Amino acid sequence: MKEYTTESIRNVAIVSHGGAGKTMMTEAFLFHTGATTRMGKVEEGTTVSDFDEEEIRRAISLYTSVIPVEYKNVKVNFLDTPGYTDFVGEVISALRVADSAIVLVDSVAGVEVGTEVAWNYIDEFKLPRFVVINKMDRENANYRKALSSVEEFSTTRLLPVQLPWGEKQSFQGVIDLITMKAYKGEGKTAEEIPAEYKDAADEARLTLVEAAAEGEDELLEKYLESGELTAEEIQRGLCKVIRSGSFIPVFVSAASSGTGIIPLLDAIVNLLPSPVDGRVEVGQTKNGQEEELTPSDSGPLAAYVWKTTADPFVGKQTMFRVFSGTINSDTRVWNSKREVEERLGTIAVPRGKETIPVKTLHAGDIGVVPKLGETVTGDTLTDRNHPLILSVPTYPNALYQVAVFPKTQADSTKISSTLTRLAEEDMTLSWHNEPATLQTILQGMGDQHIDVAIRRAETKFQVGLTIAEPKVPYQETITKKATAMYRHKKQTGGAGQFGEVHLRLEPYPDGEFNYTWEVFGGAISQSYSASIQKGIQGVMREGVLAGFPVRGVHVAITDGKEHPVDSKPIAFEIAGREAFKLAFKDANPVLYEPIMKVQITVPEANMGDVLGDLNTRRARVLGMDTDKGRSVVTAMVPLAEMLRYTTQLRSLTGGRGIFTMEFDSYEIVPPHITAEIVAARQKELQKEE
Ligand SMILES: Nc1nc2c(ncn2[C@@H]2O[C@H](COP(=O)(O)OP(=O)(O)OP(=O)(O)O)[C@@H](O)[C@H]2O)c(=O)[nH]1
Ligand SMILES: [Mg+2]
Repeated sequence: MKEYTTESIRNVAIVSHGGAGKTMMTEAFLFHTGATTRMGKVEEGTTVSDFDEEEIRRAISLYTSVIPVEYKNVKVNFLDTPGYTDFVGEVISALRVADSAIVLVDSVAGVEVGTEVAWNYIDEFKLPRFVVINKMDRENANYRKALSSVEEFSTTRLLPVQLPWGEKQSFQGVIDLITMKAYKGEGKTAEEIPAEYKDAADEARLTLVEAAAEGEDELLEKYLESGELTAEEIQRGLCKVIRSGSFIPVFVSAASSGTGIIPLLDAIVNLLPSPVDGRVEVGQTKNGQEEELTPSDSGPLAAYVWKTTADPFVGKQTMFRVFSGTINSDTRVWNSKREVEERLGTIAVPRGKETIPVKTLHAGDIGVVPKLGETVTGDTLTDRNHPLILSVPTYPNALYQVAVFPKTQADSTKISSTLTRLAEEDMTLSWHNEPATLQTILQGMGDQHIDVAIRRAETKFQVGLTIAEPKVPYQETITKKATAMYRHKKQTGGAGQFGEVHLRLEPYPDGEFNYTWEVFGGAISQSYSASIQKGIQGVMREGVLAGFPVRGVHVAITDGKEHPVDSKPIAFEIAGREAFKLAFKDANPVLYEPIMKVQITVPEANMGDVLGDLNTRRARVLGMDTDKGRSVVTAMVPLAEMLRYTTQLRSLTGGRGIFTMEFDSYEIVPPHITAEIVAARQKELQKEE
């Protein structure tokens, strides 16, 4: 592959609701620019972009792939993202390193929930964007309707730059309003606009020229005077209004047949920003100062690691984007986050699963390097003498948890290292050991996300895992003061044991545990204090009521008895433990449960059902809002009721609802539910015996 310098590069993320045709579009770009000799098919697993075996099995994209397309001496790095919302983390990572985005909209379905999600992220990253109404050849394709669905949703004005030449089966090309030519099929050659489209094209062009004129005062003046702008001037004006976010241009295509692909590529090259006019990147120096980076080869090296894959066969692959400076094969760089030097082998340009070795990557480009020891996603590679840290985007909180169990003894030894490696690859996947339930918890964005991770563990790391619904990490605590005493006495034959402990429990709502020694007159020696405390903390870990850890208790040791011969630490440990249990049961014990703050966004029409359903989940609704046909509900809901909500919301709304959730606080579990939990625990204990 040729070497491309900054102004000849475009980094374009393609985003959409699942299945709008992103992967086929990259396939069409490759084919019609001669990079490949045939069009692959998603269903047959033969596309360049969906190469992962799990992607092939499911016939959807799961990961972002880089698809560089060379056209007119420009290299467009397309980032083909997955549309299924479980994999939104990949979209965020792609947008982090893109200078612009293309939003694909299905000509039949119009704007869908995945379109909205991606759209909002593009807003967050402040990227200029194109809208492409794809699948114009579909049986029920409706350009007008699809376009109005975007108009309804967008707060930015939309601007058709093309008109569809036909619709449904008769969709045969595009009518370009800049050149005022028609382009049949993939559109390599221009022809006159067919007579029946002439009027519509003239009218639409007027709007286009007016919009372009807004881009520059000079253009506006000329337009007001002469009523016309040249194609070159229109393009110049459009660049401005698109990049400033005043307008979003709209295109049409049928990716699977390649219709409209070349005119679209022309527009990408001509209208979307190169890294030179792309995002302004700011690095942080070691002492926290901000340094604005110019995307040029002569700047200090700053490359952001946006993706890593840890395939045991291929080895670790680190994908990065150079924001400033250059990166060369066989050199050393400084990882400023981990503060380690990394030795680079051969750097390469990724194209699907292929890696094409290059000597140098210039500012703005995207590359990959194998076998870095320490570097993970979110790190910055810089120059040791000029270390900079680039910002990591915020990824959504986990929405779905499972408890993970090893299938065999051998699997159990590899479980932590495997989960760690999986989580390293994926910013929306994480795991931890939950002390309250002693379970290993894997969490992510939804059941499919987890399913992919489990399969990956099996196929890539040869670790068999099974999953189950996790236990809720309840906590036990008390709500009133109580006292108790316990005498531990074993004085039959041999050495005896004796210890007696009196204690008082009080609620200690602001902390975990507090312990005081209030024994007067030396009834028991303070040297036993540590043993008593050990006994108490042992029960606190195991729980008294239902097997969950105890927190928020103040324990005062008030009195006791000791025996000159038989008293020993173990006796006081037991007495302390038992006295604590007795007092705890007497202190109105309750369970605390995690409460999540949840924000649910659904079409207005589903609002009633969603609220009704929330009612059955012990939810406390905090607020409701309606905006552009979408309703947003904010509520506090116990985690116990949210464990499978991704699936439930999907079925309630036909896949059109989304939600976010974060931990808020612990609250007391209502008595009737506590009773159920305690009963279940009793049963479990009986089974164990
Ligand atoms: N009729 C028609 N079908 C299309 C077109 N583009 C894509 N398809 C089909 O739509 C399905 C989904 O296409 P993909 O390219 O996988 O869509 P995607 O947006 O990459 O999907 P995800 O990766 O799952 O988000 C496939 O069966 C494609 O063949 C099109 O322009 N017209
Ligand atoms: Mg895809």
